[in-house]
Amino acid sequence: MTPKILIIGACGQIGTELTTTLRKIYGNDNVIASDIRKLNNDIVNHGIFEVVNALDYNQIQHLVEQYEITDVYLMAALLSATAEKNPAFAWDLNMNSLFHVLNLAKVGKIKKIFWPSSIAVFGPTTPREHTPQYTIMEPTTVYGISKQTGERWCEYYHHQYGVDVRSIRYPGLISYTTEPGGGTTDYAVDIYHKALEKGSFECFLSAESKLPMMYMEDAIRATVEIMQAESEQVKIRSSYNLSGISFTPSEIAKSIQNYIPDFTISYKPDFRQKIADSWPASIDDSCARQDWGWKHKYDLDSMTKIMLENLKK
Ligand code: AKB
Repeated sequence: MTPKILIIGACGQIGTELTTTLRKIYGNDNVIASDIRKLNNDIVNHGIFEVVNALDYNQIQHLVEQYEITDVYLMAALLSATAEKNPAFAWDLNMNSLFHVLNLAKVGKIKKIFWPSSIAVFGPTTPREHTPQYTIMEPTTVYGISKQTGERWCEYYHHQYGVDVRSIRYPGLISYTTEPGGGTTDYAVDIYHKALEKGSFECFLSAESKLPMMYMEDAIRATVEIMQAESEQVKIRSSYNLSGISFTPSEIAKSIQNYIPDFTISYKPDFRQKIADSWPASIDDSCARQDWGWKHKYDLDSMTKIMLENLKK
C-alpha cells in the first residue's frame, strides 16, 4: 500500500531533500509538505504544501485527517547552536512537536513516524572514537538533552502503546541544495561556499576538531531505508547510530585544496567549539548495518568533488 506522507519542517536542510526524494518515490499526490511559513521554493511550488505550526496539535491533526495521512516525518527542530541561544523555546519545539505526533499515533490516527535524533545525544563522558550504540550518554547541550529525552519517549511509546516510530542519530549533514540552519557542524557546508566565493574560510572550530559527518544523499537514503524496512527489522526504537565520514576542519580544507590549490583556512573557535568537544569523533553503526542493511556510500573526496562541481553551477 502506498503511504500518504506528511512532512513537518519540509523547507529545512533535511526536509527539502527528503520531500523531493519522497515525492519521486511515492508521487506528488502522496506527499504533503508543510512548514511554519510558505517560502517561494520548489517544495512549495511543485507539490502539495500546507502551512503548519509543529506546536499546534489541532493543526497537525486536521492535516492528518484531511489528507488521510499514514506516515509522518517530523523534521522541525532547533539545532545545537541555535538551541543554546534559546533553551526554553528549543525544549518546547523539540519535545512538544514530538509528543503531538506520538500521541496521534497512539490514538491510531497515523501508522508510522520518522523522528530524527542526533550525535548530540552523546556527551563528554561518552567514548569518543567508534562510539557504540549503547554507551554513556550525558549530553551537555539543550539540543542533545532534548534529543536524548525524545529517544526515551519514542521507545516508551513503542513498548507501551505499539507506536511504530523509527529514528536515526544523524551526524553533521552536508548538501549543496540547502543551507544548514544553526548547527555546530554547519561549517562543513559553509566552507565549500566560501572556497568558491572567496578562496578562503574562517572556521569557528579548531583545526583538529574531528566530528562525524555524512553527505546528504546517504542520509536521505538511510531515512527512506529505515522507513521501508519491515517492522521486525527495526529492533531499536530509541534511535540508531549512523556513520558516514569523520573528518577535521583541516582535513576537509586539504580535500578542497585538491581542487582549489590556493584555498586557505584560518581558525577562530567560538562557543560552538565547546559543543563540538562534547561530541563523538566517530560512530559505530554496526546495529543499523545488521538490522536493516545500512551502508554509507560517500567518502570525503567524493563528497568534495560533488559539492564543488554543483555549487559552481
Ligand atoms: C548540529 O550540528 O546541531 C546538527 C547535528 C549534529 O545534529 N547538525
